[in-house]
Amino acid sequence: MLAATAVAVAGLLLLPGTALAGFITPKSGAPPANQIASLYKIILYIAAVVFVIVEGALVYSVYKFRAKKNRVAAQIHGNTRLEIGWTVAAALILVVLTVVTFVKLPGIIDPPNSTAPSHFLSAAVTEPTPPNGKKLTICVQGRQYIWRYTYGNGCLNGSFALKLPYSYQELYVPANTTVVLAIQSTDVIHSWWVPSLGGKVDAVPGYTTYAWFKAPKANVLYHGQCAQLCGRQHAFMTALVKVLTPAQYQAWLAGQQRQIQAANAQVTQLRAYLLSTGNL
Ligand SMILES: [Cu+2]
Repeated sequence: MLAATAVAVAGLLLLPGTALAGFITPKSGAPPANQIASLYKIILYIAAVVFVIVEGALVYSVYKFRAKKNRVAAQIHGNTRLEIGWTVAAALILVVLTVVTFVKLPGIIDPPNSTAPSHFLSAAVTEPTPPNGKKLTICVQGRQYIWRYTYGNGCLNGSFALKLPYSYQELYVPANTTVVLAIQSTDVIHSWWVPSLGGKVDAVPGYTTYAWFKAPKANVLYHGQCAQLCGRQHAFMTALVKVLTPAQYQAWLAGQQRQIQAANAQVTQLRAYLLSTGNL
C-alpha cells in the first residue's frame, strides 16, 4: 500500500508536460516566470528522487525485517561508514542545490533587454533596469479591491499633475518589452501576482516595491489575482494583463487618454451646470 502510494506520488512528480503540468509546478510563459518554474522543477525532481529512495528503503525494511513469532531482533550499535555516507550525500545534495540556485538567480532578478522597437521606453535609477537601460515603467496601485495602473514617465510622483492615462483591473502592455512595475498600495497590504508572468510582489502602504516581466507574444491575456488576504472582497481583486503589439499599445494609450479627457470635460460641464442651477 505504502509502496503503491510512493510509486504513484513519484509518477505524479516525474510526469512532464501532461495535463498535470501547472498543477504541481508553477505556471510559466514569460520571463521571469519561466526561470522561476525551471529552478522550481530542478529542485522538485531532485526532491522526488530522494523521496522515492527514502520511502523505498523504508518500505523494504518494514517488510524484510517484520516481526515474526519468537524472533529476537539483532542489537546493532551504529554503522560508521553508513552514517558518514548519508551525511556526506545529504550535504552534497545541498551544495548542488545551492550552486544551481545561485547560477539561476540572476535570470530571475535581472531584467533582460527589450526586443521591441521602443521609443516609449525610459530609464530610472531606483528600479530594476535591463542592460541597455530601456524599459517601460508602469505604476501599479493596489486598493480595496481593485488594481489601478498609471502609464507614463513620472507615474510615481506626478500622475495627477501630468494627467497621465490610467486603467483599472486590466493592464495593457506591449509585447517583447521589459515592463517594470512600481507597486504601491493606498490602504492595506495587497500582493501583485500574475503566475505566468512572474513571482509575487507585495504592495505595502508607504513603500514602493518593484517587479518586472517581458511578455513574448501580442494578443495574449494573462490572469492574476491579489495574493494577500486584504479584506472581504479580496477574492474579487483579480488582475488581467493584455499584451498588445507596440503599435497597438501606442494607439490604445492615446485612445485611453482621449476618453479620460472627454469624461473629465463632461464632468466639469455637468458640475458647472449643477452649480449654476443650485443643485450642488
Ligand atoms: Cu488585495
